[in-house]
Amino acid sequence: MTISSPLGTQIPQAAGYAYGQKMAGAPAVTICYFGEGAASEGDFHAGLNMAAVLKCPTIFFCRNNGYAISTPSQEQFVGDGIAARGVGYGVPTIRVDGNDVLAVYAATQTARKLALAENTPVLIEAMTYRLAAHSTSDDPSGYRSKDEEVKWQLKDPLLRFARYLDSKGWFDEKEMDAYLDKSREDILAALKRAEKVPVNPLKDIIEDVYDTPPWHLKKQLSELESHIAKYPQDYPKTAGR
Ligand SMILES: Cc1ncc(C[n+]2csc(CCOP(=O)(O)OP(=O)(O)O)c2C)c(N)n1
Repeated sequence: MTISSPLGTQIPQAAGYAYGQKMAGAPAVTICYFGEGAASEGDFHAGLNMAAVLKCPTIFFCRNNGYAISTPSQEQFVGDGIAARGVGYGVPTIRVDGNDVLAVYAATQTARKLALAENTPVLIEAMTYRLAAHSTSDDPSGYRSKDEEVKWQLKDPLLRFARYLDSKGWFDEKEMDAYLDKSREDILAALKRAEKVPVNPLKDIIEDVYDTPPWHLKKQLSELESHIAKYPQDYPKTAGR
């Protein structure tokens, strides 16, 4: 599906996608992910209710990490998290420890089986914590304490899983370090490659929505083209500018 910046748009889209697949007879389940902040959008309620009424095999996976940028969940809602809303819409709901990798895997598998067997949506609420900043322009020190962060650092899902593997004798620190180094190199190389990708043609801005682009969009495009001809530095040539 397309990725878009407005919160929550993927939720009704997922319900609709699953409905389409069900009508086509495909033995498929659609999953969509969102935060507890996105669950405050009207799209969450429309999507869940539509999926429940139309019996769409959709997994709605909510990652409740306690914050919507700087807004803590206590200031977002008074009810018992997001899970209670699933129950309200008649949607089978699982609340899971989101920092337990194996529990999340098991919950998702169970949800998938149920969605497929009964043509039903399932809501999963994974309880977790956003350890890092929301984005590079966010500074969590302005709205939460270091103590709070430290408490959650101990429950970091990766560390926890590493400790679990270690307890089984399956963890090799050297192998892990080598893997992390290699991953870092691969990501940097991928980033460099991606930065060289040419940007899409300008006309893509107005195409792909209407069969024939309407006059006002054509006019805006031609204004934009004149602007770029005058100020070429305003328009990047590659994804990396
Ligand atoms: C409709 C809409 N309103 C506001 C924003 C600005 N915004 C971007 S991310 C965000 C917080 C989202 O919180 P959550 O869904 O919990 O995601 P997380 O913080 O875990 O990334 C907000 C308010 C937006 N992108 N779209």
